[in-house]
Amino acid sequence: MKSNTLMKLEDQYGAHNYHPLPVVLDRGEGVYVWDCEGKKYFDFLSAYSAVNQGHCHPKIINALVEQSKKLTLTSRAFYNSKLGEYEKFMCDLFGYDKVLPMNTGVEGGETANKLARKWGYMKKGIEENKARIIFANGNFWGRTLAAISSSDDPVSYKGFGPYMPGYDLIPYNDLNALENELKDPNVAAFMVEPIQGEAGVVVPNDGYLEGVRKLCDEYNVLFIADEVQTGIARTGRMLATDYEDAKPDILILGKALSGGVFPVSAVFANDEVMLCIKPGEHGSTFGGNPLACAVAKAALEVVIEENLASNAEKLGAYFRNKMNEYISKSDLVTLVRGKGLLNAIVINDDEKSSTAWDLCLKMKMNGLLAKPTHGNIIRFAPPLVINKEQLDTCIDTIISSIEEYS
Ligand code: IF1
Repeated sequence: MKSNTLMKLEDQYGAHNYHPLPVVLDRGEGVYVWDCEGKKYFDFLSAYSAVNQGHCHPKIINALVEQSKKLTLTSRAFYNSKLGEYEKFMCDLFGYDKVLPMNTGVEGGETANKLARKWGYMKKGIEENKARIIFANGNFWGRTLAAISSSDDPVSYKGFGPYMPGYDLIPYNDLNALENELKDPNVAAFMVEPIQGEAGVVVPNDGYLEGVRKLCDEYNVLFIADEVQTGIARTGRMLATDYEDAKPDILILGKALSGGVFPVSAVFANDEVMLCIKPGEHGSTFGGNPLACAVAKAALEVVIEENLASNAEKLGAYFRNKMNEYISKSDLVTLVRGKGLLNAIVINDDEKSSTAWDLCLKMKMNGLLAKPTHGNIIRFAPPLVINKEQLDTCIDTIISSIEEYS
């Protein structure tokens, strides 16, 4: 079927909870995707950083195919032959006593919140139903009722109340504000993204995460890092928190944990926290399924074997340098920011204007796919398997598209 027909079908029969760029993708390989008419594009969204390893990575797909012929799902009512080995691999790799497997990123966040509350009551001695969790303004961790309850973006929360109690917001990148809140003995946790993705790739000051770690230690509060988007090499380290002395008490991973094959998430903690949840108190039908274990292990091996973290660090710095050189002469783009290969440009226009959207349409015509966020910010997050030659081509495409638009 032609792209136009397929877009009409989605529009007619699918809920209108998205407003996609008008391109219908049919095939992907590495950094490339192809539409139904066979036009080839560089993918600069990477499914919101879920395909860090590139589309349809052969090693990951092989793990998927082989395991799917053997056993896909048993539920957690029984043991399965993949889970234990996977959990050991994960705990060794990320340095925690235990891991709790879930499916989507937002379920990882929910799990972390439940763990923190339980720990607050069992270990910190918070009075029942009084536990608070602090978040930063601009946070995004998904679409469940709990996740939107911590959101300060009306597009996310408006019309969906009543909201989850026990959540409070402070400014991002503000250690004084954090310390003020942590003084309250009812605070169980501070949950934060090392770089805020949805907020428009907002990078905090150097030392912020280390400061968070120190304050949480000082006030006996759990530091929850939402690395669903920043993790798995995206920002130039396996974890964005690896840049500083800032190991979280609870770590949440998702997205690229499966290389974008299907939803796999994971929550890590040491025994002191993780063992607060007892049999029957939390879980999911699909969490820890053998197919997910096989796929996620392969996906992480690819990240390590192909040195994707250092590639992201090197090429990310190169990208920002090149873009900064150009921007100094541009009226349309005011700023490039990011870390590793999680970057964004800010368009010199207000959030209501269609400039960023129109520029994305122009880039699409020129063979590069990216999507605006908050109206005037465009995120650039290619698969981490991109090489310098490909990135040079992409930088040319981005700059010439801006030029054509200006
Ligand atoms: C949508 C953005 C990305 C996340 C962090 C948890 C989750 C996400 C830091 C939940 C999800 C998504 C979901 C997608 C858009 C999106 C996004 F545009 F909002 F900013 F990635 F960049 N923590 N992020 O970024 O993970 O449950 O979706 O697996 O449309 O909701 P999930």
